[in-house]
Amino acid sequence: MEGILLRRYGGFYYVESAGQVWSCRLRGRFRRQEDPLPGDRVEITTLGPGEGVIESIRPRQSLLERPAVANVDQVIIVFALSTPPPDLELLDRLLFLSSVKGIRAVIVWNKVDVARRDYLDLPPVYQGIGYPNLIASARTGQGVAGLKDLVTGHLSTFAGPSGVGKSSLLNTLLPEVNLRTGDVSARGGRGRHTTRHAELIPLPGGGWVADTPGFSRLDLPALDRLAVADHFPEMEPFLGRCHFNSCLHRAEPGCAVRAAVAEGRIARHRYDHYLGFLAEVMARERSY
Ligand SMILES: Nc1nc2c(ncn2[C@@H]2O[C@H](COP(=O)(O)OP(=O)(O)OP(=O)(O)O)[C@@H](O)[C@H]2O)c(=O)[nH]1
Ligand SMILES: [Mg+2]
Ligand SMILES: [Zn+2]
Repeated sequence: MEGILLRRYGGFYYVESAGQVWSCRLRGRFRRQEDPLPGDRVEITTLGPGEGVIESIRPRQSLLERPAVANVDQVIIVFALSTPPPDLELLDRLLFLSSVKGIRAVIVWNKVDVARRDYLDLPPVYQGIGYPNLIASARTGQGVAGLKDLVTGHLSTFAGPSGVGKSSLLNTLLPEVNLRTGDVSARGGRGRHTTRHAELIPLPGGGWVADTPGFSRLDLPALDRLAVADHFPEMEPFLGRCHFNSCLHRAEPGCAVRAAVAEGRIARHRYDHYLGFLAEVMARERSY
């Protein structure tokens, strides 16, 4: 039978197939190979009631390393409009990585019920770039119907720092699921890493959404330095208009991207993150 891996825990793999969940072991020869991830389509044989063995993994359509989920077609990037304060470098990194992987990204701004006034400027900035944005509150339920529409029929994963309310949003969406949530520390305003393992949750209207552990660091993939700007959609209208064909939009004369930054047509913080990602990609090229 074919199924989808929902979660792994303590050497067991929980696979949804034929309308039920099977707790499976891996066929012995697997152990040295790649470990199956939540989201993997797997072939299982059944042993007894609710028990089975994973025989093989189907080729993956996509793979995210952080959070580690396979076959995702949509990343729901969650940040809070209060605490923890939104780390825009991490947000831009997630948007960049999703673009490189060809996976659609949606931004959810949670905790609008306790929003800090200055953070309310952020959603329009990202909306203006063309990223779909949703303003939500797991506490009041605002935006949760929109989130449901967004995830139904897809294999989505949540991504974002600890404490932004990923599990809380899922609990509001699917009250019967009852995921564990944890408060944000009073000092430092950081989350407590309450969710420990990625877990796929089947949706009543079809599709799955993965709750995942929060993270605050993310490596960039290997990439050609000239391709970095291609993953900043707001730079697109200016690419090809620089004086030099091979312009990296740093200090070259006649750079159309830098002119756009100076005119306020590209947000300064996005450009600064572009420069940072470029430097990282170039440092990586040199280390080959
Ligand atoms: N005021 C308010 N608090 C919220 C909201 N959503 C979540 N919280 C609170 O924020 C804290 C963290 O929520 P979690 O759902 O555990 O956050 P998480 O993103 O799953 O965190 P990790 O599992 O550690 O990655 C909890 O105390 C929640 O009650 C919201 O919309 N408004
Ligand atoms: Mg959580
Ligand atoms: Zn340029």
